Amino acid sequence: MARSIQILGILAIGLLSPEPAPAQTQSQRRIVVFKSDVPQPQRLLLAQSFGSRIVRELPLINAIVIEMPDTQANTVEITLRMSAEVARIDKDPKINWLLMENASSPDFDAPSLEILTAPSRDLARRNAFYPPQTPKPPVGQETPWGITKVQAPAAWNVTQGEGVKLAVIDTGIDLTHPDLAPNIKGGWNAITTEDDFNDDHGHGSHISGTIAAVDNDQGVVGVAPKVSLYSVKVLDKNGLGNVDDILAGMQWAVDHKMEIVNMSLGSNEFYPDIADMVSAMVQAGVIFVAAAGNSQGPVGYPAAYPGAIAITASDINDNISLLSNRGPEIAFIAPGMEVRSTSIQDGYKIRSGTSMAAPHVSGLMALYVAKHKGATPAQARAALAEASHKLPNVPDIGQGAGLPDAVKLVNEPGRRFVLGLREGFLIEQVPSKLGRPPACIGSAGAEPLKPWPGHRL
Ligand SMILES: [Ca+2]
Repeated sequence: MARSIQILGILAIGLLSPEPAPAQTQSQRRIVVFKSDVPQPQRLLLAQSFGSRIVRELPLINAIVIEMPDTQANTVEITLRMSAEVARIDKDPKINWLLMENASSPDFDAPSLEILTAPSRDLARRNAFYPPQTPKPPVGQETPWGITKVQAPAAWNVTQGEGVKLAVIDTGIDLTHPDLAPNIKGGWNAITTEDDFNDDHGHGSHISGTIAAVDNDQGVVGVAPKVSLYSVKVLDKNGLGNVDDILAGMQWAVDHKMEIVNMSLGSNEFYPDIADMVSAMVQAGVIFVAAAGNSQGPVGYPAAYPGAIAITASDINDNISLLSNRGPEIAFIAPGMEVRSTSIQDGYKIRSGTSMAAPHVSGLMALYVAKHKGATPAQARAALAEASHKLPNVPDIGQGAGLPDAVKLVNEPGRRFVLGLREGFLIEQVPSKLGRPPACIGSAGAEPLKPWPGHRL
């Protein structure tokens, strides 16, 4: 009993005494969540009481973000909390959302294609990326291993993601990158709304390239090289962002009718407002793909929130990254180790982690949605699961439905995929054999397929 009283005493003191203000902070933000039946004018009136400034509205979660001087923050919070119209008031910390990425999976400067083909320079380092027994990357455009692994190029005769609106919520995008710019259809800076959404970190540009790098004669190519790409900058050059920046970016995606959202960022902290926003976004029909994180622990947030499609990272040998977070929330595994993609200043970089795996899945979702307009998130996820296969060396909590295959995903009933010519015959795959080695041959046109020796149709 004595101990209970002591604890109660501490709690009471905690409620009454002002919190230590963060050093060098002049103002604080709070996320005020209203009860859903409170009309907007009343919300605005309450939010502005006591001299608070309204930063932004987040109608999808019935919230308004307010800012006030340090000295008033606790008084305002306590007063608003007593209001019958207010459901909750949450802190709005500024944190590093790429910590799970940066702490455990350092990225490397990828040599340019020219350096890769030069015999003398940095040979040891080059061999670390491209072992000597593997062919040198071609001069011109390289198809990164992950793009090939998910069979994206084999699906491009059906779709390249045309007409699908996909948003990357991250550090922005290199607006002038020749391998990205043609696909950038819009975006927004949630941190400083009057500024552009140029990437001053590199992470967002890398994610964007895996999804949508242009199929041309340079650099790399993405999973869905004709998707309409939108970039929402919610993290600064150090990977920092307020919770309300993240929330605003997600609200923007819904307001602007994004069909797919990729979030390769996260934290181990549970934020109820982000959980609610994920739920609202998925309810609005957005397919939401998120990286599981790389802290060798349970699945991070937002990937672990209900409605998110959580992704782990595999390497070129179909093993899971040792650092990948795992858990029952995992939906798919996708290539994430030593992934070459676009970076800032028109460059290219190799990065590793679940951040790099999630955009493979987002790109695949774009291929699917291009062929199935209006598909719900649940339908898209089910279709991707149907088109996936389990990796034999990975436990279920590390791969969910497994590694998706683009050819299976865009398959239409009865469609035959032409794989190439062999000994004068067209080699085709029937749908039931997709994803396996060529199983049959046939002549062009309406001739029925004939079995390849040793195989059945
Ligand atoms: Ca390219």
